[in-house]
Amino acid sequence: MTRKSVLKQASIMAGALLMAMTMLGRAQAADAKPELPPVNDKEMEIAKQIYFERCAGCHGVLRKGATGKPLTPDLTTNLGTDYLTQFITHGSPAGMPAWGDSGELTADQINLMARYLQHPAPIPPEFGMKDMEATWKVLIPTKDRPTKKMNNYNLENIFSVTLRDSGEVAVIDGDSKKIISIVKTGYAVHISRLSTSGRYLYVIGRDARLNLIDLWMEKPDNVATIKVGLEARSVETSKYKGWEDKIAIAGSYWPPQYVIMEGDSLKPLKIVSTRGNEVGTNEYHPEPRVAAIVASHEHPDFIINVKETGKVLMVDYSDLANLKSVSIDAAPFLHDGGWDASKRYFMTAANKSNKVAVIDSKERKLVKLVDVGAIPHPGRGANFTDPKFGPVWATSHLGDETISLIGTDPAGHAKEAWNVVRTLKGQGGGSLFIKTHPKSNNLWVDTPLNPDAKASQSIAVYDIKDLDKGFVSLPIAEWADLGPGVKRVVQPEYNKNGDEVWFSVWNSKTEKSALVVVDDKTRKLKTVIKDPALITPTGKFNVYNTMHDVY
Ligand code: DHE
Repeated sequence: MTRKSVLKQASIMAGALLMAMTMLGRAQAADAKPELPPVNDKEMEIAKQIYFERCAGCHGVLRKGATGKPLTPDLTTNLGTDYLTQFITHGSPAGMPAWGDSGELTADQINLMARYLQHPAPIPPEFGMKDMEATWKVLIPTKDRPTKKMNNYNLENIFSVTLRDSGEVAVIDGDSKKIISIVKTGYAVHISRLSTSGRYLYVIGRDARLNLIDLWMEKPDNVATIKVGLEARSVETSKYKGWEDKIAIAGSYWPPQYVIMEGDSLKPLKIVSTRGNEVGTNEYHPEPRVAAIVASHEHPDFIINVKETGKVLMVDYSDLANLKSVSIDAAPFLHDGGWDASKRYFMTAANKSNKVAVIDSKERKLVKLVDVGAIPHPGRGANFTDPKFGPVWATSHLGDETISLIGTDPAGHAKEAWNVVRTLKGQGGGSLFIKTHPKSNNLWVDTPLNPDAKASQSIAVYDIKDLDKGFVSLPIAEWADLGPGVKRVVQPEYNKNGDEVWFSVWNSKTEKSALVVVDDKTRKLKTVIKDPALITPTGKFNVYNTMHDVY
């Protein structure tokens, strides 16, 4: 069920990808064995579109499997059209969505997909330097940009809010709660990150379109853009002393690679493939996608999660001509993660292995693989001091209701360090994000992918000073008072001062969505931000907290 919801939100690939794949797909369709169920050229195009919209995020472009099962022809031809039709129609308790029962795919579309999946997966083209350069546009050259801040906004309390299905971000003034601007970005836009100074906002779309927004402009807007591949999820900027605002990196799902760019222009400098061998088996994987990337505070390094191979790369960006990269064996499938409070240890979820990998960014090595609950999904996680066990970093889980608290203070709490010191019981599985703030005593845990609307539309909050008390559930979606739609409450994010928490009430594209702001001390509703422009808000990124890795 959890996977169902993830799939429902699975990325829509760019038209460019589909067009580029057409030739190859046709050739492969023509080469297909005669006994395969027929799929004509027109159907092939439709099926490819549906696959990339609904399936690729979980099953992978080459259908090798990741969050979802492998769907390669050696497996699917044995299952056959009837079985696949039933499976796609009704889903499975293991998480496959019921695409037919839910009405999201018609019977004809399902039958087509059941046939299409028995044919070899079309291999999308590579996307190299020439392709990137062809899409790279500096809209306002650095020399023509403001030399000082040209607006009166309190920049550090601005929020960049993902408007997922409109391919935009809303830049919102956290003080007045007014929308400053709606900026056009990539398709099914995913995350925002900030430059170290807080001036530049980087936004990556699922179509691998990266936008650079200058917050110093009177009205913040795009100043540069580039397409870094055909499908992507992550972007980060250099944070090491002396390198602030200088370098940016974006990771792609397809092609599996990362690109290092100039921070203020997005000029692509170096592309590195992540294809390689899986940890443990040492088998070659042709599609190891780039998941989370963080910037080291200890060295001029980017720390890169390579999902399918289960390896964490530490790439030194200070000398691109003699690139030094340390490859750390962690576990599959690496997804998201964040820093411990000291910002030395990167805590990252290996979601197929139900582990959190602890990476020492100073020593550039693995500290430990810690066993946690089922399918950890921390976002960037939450750092706080457990009254009994000292400093901890916490993750919630997609696959179960638990919250794992891992000790992070080897100097002061050696016994607790890198062990799960406490497991909290949450309001259910289907959690994606967990959050607190150094000034707060609250720990917030969302459950947007829980099948029960009561859980997916509310938030669980714990008192950090008394964790044994359990959680209180707040009806955030009800507070938003939006009317119809399958609403989900997703991703708590603090304001700069740490006295407000913002939640997205994420409704379908055609229904009303909102942002709900809660007073952190009283846990009472402060305000609801509603605006027709707020289409499918999901992630929210407060400038100060994002630039300083506060979470
Ligand atoms: Fe995300 C972070 C990948 C679906 C909202 N998401 C991430 C990161 C990755 C990722 C690799 C870490 C980026 C980093 O830190 O550099 N997400 C994926 C997927 O592959 C997946 C499962 C399926 C897909 O096809 O995209 C997926 N993600 C979703 C959603 O459906 C969510 C809930 C809504 C949306 O906007 O699409 C969603 N993902 C987010 C958010 C973050 C994120 C809000 C950043 C959290 C943070 O606090 O940093």
